[in-house]
Amino acid sequence: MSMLRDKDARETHLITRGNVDGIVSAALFLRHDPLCRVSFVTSPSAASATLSKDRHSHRIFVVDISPDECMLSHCEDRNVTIIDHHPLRHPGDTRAEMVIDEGRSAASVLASYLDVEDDFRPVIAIADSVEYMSTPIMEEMWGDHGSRRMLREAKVLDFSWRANIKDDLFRYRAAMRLSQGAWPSEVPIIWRRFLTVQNERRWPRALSLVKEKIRRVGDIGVLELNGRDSLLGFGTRALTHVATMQELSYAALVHRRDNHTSVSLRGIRSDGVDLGAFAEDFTRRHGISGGGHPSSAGARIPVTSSYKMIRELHELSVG
Ligand SMILES: [Mn+2]
Repeated sequence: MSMLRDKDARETHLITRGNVDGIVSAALFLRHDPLCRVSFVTSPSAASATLSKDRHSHRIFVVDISPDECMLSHCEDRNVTIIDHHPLRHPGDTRAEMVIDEGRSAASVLASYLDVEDDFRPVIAIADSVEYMSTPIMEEMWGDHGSRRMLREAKVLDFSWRANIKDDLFRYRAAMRLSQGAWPSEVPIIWRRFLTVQNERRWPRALSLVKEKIRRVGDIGVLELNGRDSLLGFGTRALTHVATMQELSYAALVHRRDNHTSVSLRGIRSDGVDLGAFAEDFTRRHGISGGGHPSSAGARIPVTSSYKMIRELHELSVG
């Protein structure tokens, strides 16, 4: 088969997260444009770095990443669309097109934008369920396919990428297969990684590690890790699960590396402190970089600042 393509066609670039919401977003996108470039990032600052290096794409989509000032400055004079399912901290900013809808996964917002919802109802429902949101598509798919099957498929996809959280090529290949309409369990590379995580009992092991090491600071469940310590790919997910069981309001994973400490914050109550605004404000005062959504945020801070950051969050949370 000969395929003639326009050699000068510049690509579309999708920048999203490496979790289920991001992998499903990539699948929707690859269906819409199989030649698109996909970058998986973990934070607004990583997204900004990726944006700043891309001078050639004719169109860039940033999905599920809360835009901060730095990211918006890189959007200027370029064709950037930001798609998210959390409220904006910089509403009315015209440097990028903003498409925001709350109460469903980012993948679901992207699907309506691209008008591919009908082809992807099962995986959109999976993304909604992993994001802990109950949506009409989810209810419809639970009704059509049964809750057991849907929960199983969500678990297969969510476990699979955790087998090796650094493996973006896996994410891309998985998304490519999902874009062709497969269910997660029907894709051999996804199924194999799910089995690895399942057989090694990583989720229950991660939970017991958290229960052993979790420390309470007021209403915050804090877990400190050093260097190569890990929660077997389940990081904040395992910590948030245990903190929720212990009826805490926040989870803070504090991971000390060589030259900085990385902090992941999750809000459990819906009426708590805006963690994205807090992370942005704290890192503006103490370095290095941070930001995110109201109930899910992250920061890189100097190694000596982690105690201060947790204490400040505690003070804010008690008002
Ligand atoms: Mn999301």
